[in-house]
Amino acid sequence: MRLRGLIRASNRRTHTSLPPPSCITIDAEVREAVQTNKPVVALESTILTHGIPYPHNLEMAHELNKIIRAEGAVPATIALVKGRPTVGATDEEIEYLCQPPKDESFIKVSRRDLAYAVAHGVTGGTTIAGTMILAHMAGIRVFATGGLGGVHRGSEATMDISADLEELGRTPVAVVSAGAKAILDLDKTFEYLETKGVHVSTYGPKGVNLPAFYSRDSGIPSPFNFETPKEAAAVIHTNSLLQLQSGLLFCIPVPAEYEIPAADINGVIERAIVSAEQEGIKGKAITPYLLNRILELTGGRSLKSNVGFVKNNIKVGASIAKALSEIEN
Ligand code: PSU
Ligand code: MN
Repeated sequence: MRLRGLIRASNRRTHTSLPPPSCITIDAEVREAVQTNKPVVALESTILTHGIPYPHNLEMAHELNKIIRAEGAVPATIALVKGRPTVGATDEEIEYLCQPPKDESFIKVSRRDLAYAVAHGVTGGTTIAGTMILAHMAGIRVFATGGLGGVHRGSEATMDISADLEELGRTPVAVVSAGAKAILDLDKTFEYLETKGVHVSTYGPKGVNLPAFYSRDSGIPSPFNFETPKEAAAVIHTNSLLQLQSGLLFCIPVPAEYEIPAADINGVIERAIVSAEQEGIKGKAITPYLLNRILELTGGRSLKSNVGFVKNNIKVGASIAKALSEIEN
């Protein structure tokens, strides 16, 4: 790798951000790991509060923590707990987030919702955007999850574009995911990321296309590929060295055993979008609605796929975090 010399010559402290605001709660183990440059992986919580239904969300959350620890990294679930921005939620807090309140009072927390949620003492699941913000404040640089939000189909009329894309353009955190969600307009989503200057790379040899959430191949060429966690870590490190302040997206194709081929899922997605239109679902409700409708229409197959690739992404995310800490130690 040509980067090797650059890495050796570097000062590993270049990524340090401002001290975290006093209103955020950072778990002691996470704080210590960040300070001593041990690998930490951030996890989001919208997937728990609005993505995957109870009790599957809770089972998954426990397993994700185990996978990260087995790789030798520290997990940090990020959420708004009763108005407290929390980095490294406890088991009790995770359980609380996973059990949906009857009055649907848990909100989805993206950048625009953060100050309100803190001021009003609200509980919420942080989206990829919301999680990136808090991870960065806490000094965490690798975050693994399911699928990115993006440019919705029909955005020419609705202008519905996820704040996840803006956040990737402005916050230096590496997001490890199965690409953008297949319910989106994937071509436009990746064009938007290019405009925002986000590094996008897919796991696999040169020529492997971008994945599409439930399916391994979106048919869209990936700007870059990486073949080892170390290669991804070298790019994260260099992004810090260059002080670019933009995020990075590492896409992991769903493992074959959990894949739903595009031919099987595309019709389902189209039907789910038609139901959403008929029911007048818009704005922040659309993503949770579609994921849930797809779950119903596939008789649970999409849920199995979703949980399967989230676990795989988290495993790769932990090895990238490990490689990053090795490069910088
Ligand atoms: N991926 C999943 N389930 C989810 C999400 C992603 O497998 O619930 C969430 C993420 O938190 C992502 C959000 O940030 O959906 C995007 O929502 P929107 O399109 O409203 O920005
Ligand atoms: Mn939206």
